Amino acid sequence: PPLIHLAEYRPSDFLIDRVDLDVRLHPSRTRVTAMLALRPNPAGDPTAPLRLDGDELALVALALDGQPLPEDAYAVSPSGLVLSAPPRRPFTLAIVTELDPGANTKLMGLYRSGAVYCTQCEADGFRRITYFLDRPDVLSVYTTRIEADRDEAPVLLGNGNPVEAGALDGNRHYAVWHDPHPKPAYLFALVGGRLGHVATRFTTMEGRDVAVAVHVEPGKEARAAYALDAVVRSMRWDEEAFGRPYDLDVFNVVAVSDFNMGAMENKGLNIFNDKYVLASPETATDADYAAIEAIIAHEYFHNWSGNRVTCRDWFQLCLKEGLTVFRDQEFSSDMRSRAVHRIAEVRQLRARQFPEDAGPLRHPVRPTAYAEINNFYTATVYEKGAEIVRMLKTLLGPDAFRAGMDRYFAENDGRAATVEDFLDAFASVSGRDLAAFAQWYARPGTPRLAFRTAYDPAARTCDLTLSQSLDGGPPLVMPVALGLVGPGGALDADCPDLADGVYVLTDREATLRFRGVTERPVPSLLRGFSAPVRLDGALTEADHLVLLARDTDPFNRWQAGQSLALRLIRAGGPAEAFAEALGLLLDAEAPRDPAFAALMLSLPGEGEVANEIEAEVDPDAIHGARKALRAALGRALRDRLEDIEARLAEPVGTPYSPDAAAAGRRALRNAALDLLAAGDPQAGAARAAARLEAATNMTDRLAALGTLALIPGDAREAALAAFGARYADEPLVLDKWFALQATIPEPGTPERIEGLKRHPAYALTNPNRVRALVGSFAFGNPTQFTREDGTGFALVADTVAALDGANPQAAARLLTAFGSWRKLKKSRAVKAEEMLNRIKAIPGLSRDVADIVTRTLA
Ligand code: HT7
Ligand code: ZN
Repeated sequence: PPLIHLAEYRPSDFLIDRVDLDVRLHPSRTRVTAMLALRPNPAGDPTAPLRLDGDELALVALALDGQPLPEDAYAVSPSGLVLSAPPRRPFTLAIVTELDPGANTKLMGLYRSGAVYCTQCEADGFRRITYFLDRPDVLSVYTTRIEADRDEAPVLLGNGNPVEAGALDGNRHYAVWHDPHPKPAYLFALVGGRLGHVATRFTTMEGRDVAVAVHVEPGKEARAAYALDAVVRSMRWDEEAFGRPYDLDVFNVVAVSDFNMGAMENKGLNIFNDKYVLASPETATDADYAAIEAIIAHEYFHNWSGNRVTCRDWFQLCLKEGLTVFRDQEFSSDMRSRAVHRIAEVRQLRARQFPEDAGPLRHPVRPTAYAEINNFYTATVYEKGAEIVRMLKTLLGPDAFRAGMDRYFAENDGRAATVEDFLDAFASVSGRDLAAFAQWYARPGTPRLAFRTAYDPAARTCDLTLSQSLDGGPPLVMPVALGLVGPGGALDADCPDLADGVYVLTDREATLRFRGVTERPVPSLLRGFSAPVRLDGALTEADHLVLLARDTDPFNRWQAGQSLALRLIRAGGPAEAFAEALGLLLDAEAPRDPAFAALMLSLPGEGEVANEIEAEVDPDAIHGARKALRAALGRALRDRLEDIEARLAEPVGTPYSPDAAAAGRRALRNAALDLLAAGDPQAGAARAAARLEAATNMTDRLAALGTLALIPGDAREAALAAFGARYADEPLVLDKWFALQATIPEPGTPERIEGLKRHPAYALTNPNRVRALVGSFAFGNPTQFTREDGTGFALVADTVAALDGANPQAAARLLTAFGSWRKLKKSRAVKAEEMLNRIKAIPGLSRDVADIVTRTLA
């Protein structure tokens, strides 16, 4: 597919100041009349034709300044409308298009999720509604009139504030919405349907009284209460942490069940995948509650970082996404335990972004070229983008960072900005030159940080040498939070190069001298994971044990445990010392911070282990080694784990609370169950079955089922069947059941999946179902996905092929599971390559899939 280049950015030749839309909803013949107020852009080419974007559109009528246009004045096709000699003054265009929302399976533009009409316009879906300058640097004020059958769509929602509503003949009705804030077309939205809601009010710091509502399928209102509360907490937090108030009289969230991603930040009308709204103790886990809180916050925070200040072009996607992920991470850290949350963020980064950065789909946080923008909503843009903002805060300190954010919002409000605009705001408030730091946006790949120490006991000095590398290129500006630790705890040594415990590495190599070092120190580096790099280890097992027991930085205590586990998984050897250290840590931490203790018990995932391996990856060997270590730990820690299990059992009748403390206790108790079962599967199966029976909430029920699912036998099959029957009418719970079975690391799993594809609840048209069943297999079952007989690859490739015609975005995302194929053992890699070539040869492939398959094979 042809590429679009950042270097070729040009301002639009025309601007659209106002958009008046009239949308008459109908299942197969929705009429859209768009009245556009256009004018030439002074920054554009004054001789250029007017080229409006379209995608699968059918034009019904066209008028310029109220006069129908003669046919030779324009050229129209489903993918565009061109006026060769447009007026060189302000003018209006009235465009009438007809859409078939019921047939829109791509879930972009106007479509139907069940019976609900909804829209998805980012990145380029508005052009599926009307012909438009569908680019983020064209900002317009929208007024939307929505008309529908009253029975089919009693609720009509749009962007901005409601201004009018009324009845019409023939059981029809209408509502008019006006959004005073100029916005790009990707933030347009409307919803029409039969929906229930929960509502509250929030008064902003400016005294604005806001009506807040969450709309869901009728009957599910009670499951929206947590999301509603999360909206209010997000509104309050953005005022307190960033001084950002809400700016409309209403804020609506709508949950729909057919949605390509997690959610969408449309102005005043956030549309959500129902997975990230609906929660009850019976249907949602603690992790679901945490995800709902985070995603509600994320979309709400976009109101400033994305909507009020938007992106000039899609190359600047990280400007809104990386920044907003950083903001939602900070919110969750304030709502929950900061240390525990940081560990979760880093695990996610390593599991998703590091492999992307190391594989054929690698790209800079700000890409310089793309064939299909929808393929760039990646872990690199989002997660690594957030890490860059975090580093900026570390470099500048909290006060200058906040001042820079204030400056950024003030100077760019109502504008479509760039990464340069963002960095300029921080440079001007701090007086710092951020040109070298900006390289983080441009350089793909994960930098390596290596170190060595030289301790002189006589002089009581320790020299710490840090060196960085990334593809042989120039050094990056890397904040390294660090300290020295001894067997007795943190060493109070003096180092003038540190400011607030952070050394900013700007050269390829630098040596820091610590004075007053009274015992042989162990360096604790990259505390809090202060930069998104790989730390090349020069620590011994004994050193890691010191950090595990004694570091003052909780992230690095956890990291020491991970490093010890990684060594044992990769090289084998006795696990006694590690088990003993974990035992002591459990004694201290389990009563104090159960969530942290639970994290200490979870070993690096198989994917993370694979990431660390330079040679060819053998997923079976990794799986076997990890399983063996888990078994050894389960046996060595048995008494303590049993004690935890008993002590953390909730008294009968304890009401469920999704708060971090209660969730932490459940996490530890369930981690104990899982490790005990790894050590003694026979006893573990019985224990898990009993826990399943006794469970009073979905967190405990799913955890017990997950433990049981790893132990082949009748008990497992009976439990799976009972769970499936119990939740037959709960699609979001069935997704957990699909995912759990898809990740069973056994040869029978592909066949099991084929059976589940015939389950009445499974549908290729619903992205959640496909992600749960096939996506979980592709991304979460490495031994079976990469099997030498090729059946795992074939299962996923067949799904990609079957899905591509209906929903290219979902198909392309699934295909990214092949991203690490070249690192696999040859016998497996050839099978992956064969499948990729088979996909590539399919005639009529979408641009989305063609782009991923081409880059994956390159
Ligand atoms: N800004 C949104 C990203 C998005 C999206 C959402 C739903 C369907 C298709 C989409 N394409 C891009 C979500 C976010 O990051 O906040
Ligand atoms: Zn976002």
